[in-house]
Amino acid sequence: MKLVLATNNKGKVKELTTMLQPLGFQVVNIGAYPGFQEVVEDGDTFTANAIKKAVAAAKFTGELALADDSGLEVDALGGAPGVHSARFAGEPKDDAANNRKLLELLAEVPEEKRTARFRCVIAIAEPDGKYHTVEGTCEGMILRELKGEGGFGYDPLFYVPEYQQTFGELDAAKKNAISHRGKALQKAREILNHLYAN
Ligand code: ITT
Repeated sequence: MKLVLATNNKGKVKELTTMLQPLGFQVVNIGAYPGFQEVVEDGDTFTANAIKKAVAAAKFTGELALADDSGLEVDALGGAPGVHSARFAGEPKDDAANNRKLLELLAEVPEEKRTARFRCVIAIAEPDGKYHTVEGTCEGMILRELKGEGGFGYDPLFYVPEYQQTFGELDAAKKNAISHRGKALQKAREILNHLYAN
């Protein structure tokens, strides 16, 4: 059975494909369907945006679709950038500019107040508009400088005390095992296995 990934983010595609492939679905990216209009992510919550992306992709393709809406919640910034994580520093989307902006805003914030979490909501939708959502979070701290070349987005600034490394330093399998996306996908896999396995 086909499973369409409703994301244009290459970092997400890589992680989601690695974790979904073993389930036996034929994982296809939405890019394989010309004419699909990128969804306007104007929801106030990760859940609203994830549903919007998954339902639009499932309706357009006529296949089961999976979308991920995720972001970083920094406590000292009242939960920002949150749903605005992708374009924190404005258009066009630029991971390096987002990281610079985050470092600037946190320049005066002491170590113990640099707590943050990644949050990920995954929505799985059917072509008739029916959907399921699951969520995962991962707690960490925001460093004062970038560390590591792996991953994407805010990964080089997101330090995981348990591993004493950033997401940018952890290898991909370790990140997937503890990340917000990995935890949400763990739950998504149960839904996929129970409801849609061939
Ligand atoms: P799609 O909507 O096409 O999936 P997007 O990048 O616009 O791609 P989101 O609106 O969900 O997706 O924004 C997610 C942003 O949150 C992403 O661009 C990163 O800046 C950040 N982010 C999410 N998960 C992350 C992770 O695992 N590591 C680093 N940054 C992450």
